[in-house]
Amino acid sequence: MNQLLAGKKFLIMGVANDRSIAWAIAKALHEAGATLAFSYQGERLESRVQKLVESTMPGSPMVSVDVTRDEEIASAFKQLKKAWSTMDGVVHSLAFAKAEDLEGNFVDTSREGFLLAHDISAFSLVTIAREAKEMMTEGGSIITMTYIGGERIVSNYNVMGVAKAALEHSVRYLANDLGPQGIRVNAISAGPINTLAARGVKNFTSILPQVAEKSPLRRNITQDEVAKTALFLASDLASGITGETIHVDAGYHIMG
Ligand code: N5H
Repeated sequence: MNQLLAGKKFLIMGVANDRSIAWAIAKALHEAGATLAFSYQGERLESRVQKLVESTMPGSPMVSVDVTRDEEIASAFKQLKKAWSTMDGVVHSLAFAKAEDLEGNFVDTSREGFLLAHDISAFSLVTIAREAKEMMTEGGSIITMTYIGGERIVSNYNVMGVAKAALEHSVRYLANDLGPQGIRVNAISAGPINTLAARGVKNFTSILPQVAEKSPLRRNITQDEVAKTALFLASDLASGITGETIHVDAGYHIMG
């Protein structure tokens, strides 16, 4: 690909395996000349993510971050600052809700489940933006991932839909706060993709053909299509775009 991001440095958060949206974005940014660092969640994913990164982008800084722990976020950025001093953006591609809160009725969501989903899936963007902006001295681009269940009622998405609504509106408030510093903040609303996070979800595989049939392009989307949009948002091509949610969903969101 072109060298749209030559000399730029991005932190990629949320790679779990080679099907992760975060990994597809990492590859696209890397091919466009960016230098990358990675954060992953805990020891369970460490060796898998390390293998992936070492095979394609050896030497990239890697940090373990549980986003519910302020001290882990602070220490990750401290480490990054040592390695890089400045950076140009973050790709935030992480979310979590308890499996029991992703089925049945939203009205039954527990306080703990609600708070956990919001903490990991929405508040983490706020706290990461706060840390990242200190290193983004030349401005840059922060990108997060959302889903149409944050705008409309999608069966079983439940607490995650409410968390995505908080995330998307956090994108707008963050865009306004960080705009004067030349930092753009945007979300990509992706159609359903068969990733590790999705696979654990009940009935996920039956959703894919249903969505494909109803979408204007009559198909599902791929990680690479999301990655191309992330590359655009990360680059100067999107210099006038902030506070936006771009749908990469084969047009599904326009349908009634
Ligand atoms: C309408 C749907 C299907 C129902 C809801 C899906 C929600 C998915 C999002 C979250 C992130 C999934 C999740 O937290 C699953 C966990 O309870 C269990 N899984 C794990 O712990 C795995 C191992 C790790 C890798 O996952 C995480 N999150 O750490 C939505 C779908 C059609 C589209 C979709 C799947 C949307 C989305 O937001 O991802």
